[in-house]
Amino acid sequence: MAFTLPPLTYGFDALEPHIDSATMKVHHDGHHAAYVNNLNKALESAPGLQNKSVEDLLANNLAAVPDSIKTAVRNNGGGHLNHTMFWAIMGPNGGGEPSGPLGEAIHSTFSTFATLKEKFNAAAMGRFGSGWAWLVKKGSGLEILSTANQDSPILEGHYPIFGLDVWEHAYYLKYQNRRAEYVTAWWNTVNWTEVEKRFLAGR
Ligand code: MN3
Repeated sequence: MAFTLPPLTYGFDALEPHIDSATMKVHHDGHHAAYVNNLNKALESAPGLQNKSVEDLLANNLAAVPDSIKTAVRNNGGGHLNHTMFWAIMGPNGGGEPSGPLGEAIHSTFSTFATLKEKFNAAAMGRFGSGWAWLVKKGSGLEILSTANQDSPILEGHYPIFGLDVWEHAYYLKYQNRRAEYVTAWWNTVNWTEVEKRFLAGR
């Protein structure tokens, strides 16, 4: 069965003023749709893989994927998986701080939520060119990392709890070259209920 573009569960304008409606529309209907279409195209030559999950395709550095389509699946499968997460972990009335088990894990690893934000923002700002900043589950702990392009932490066996898209397509219409303003504003969109679900699922 072909992969499909998951609909946004909120309006394109729901994240205003932090992320603008025009960016959300082209990002979801344009960029994400293209990753889905190109992933499906790549898998036409490998019908045996069409029923696997994206996570299974990316696992162990694409061990199950033939060399001829490894790059296409890495980029477009990663793009599909990363954006599916991205839409889900944002929402209207977002922001604040996580509590519960995730809040405790953050305090245990980073001492304070402010320290987590500071280190995460540094990863987002330090990623040269296109990529993502992540909070991942690594072994029994939490770790911040960044990846290039559409590389998913799943490639290396790290479960992404949440991630921030720092490709220019994610912010250029509203913020132009001011990535730092976008990164700061983005925290106001985070849906911690959804992030907490991912944290518990990934344990
Ligand atoms: Mn993107």
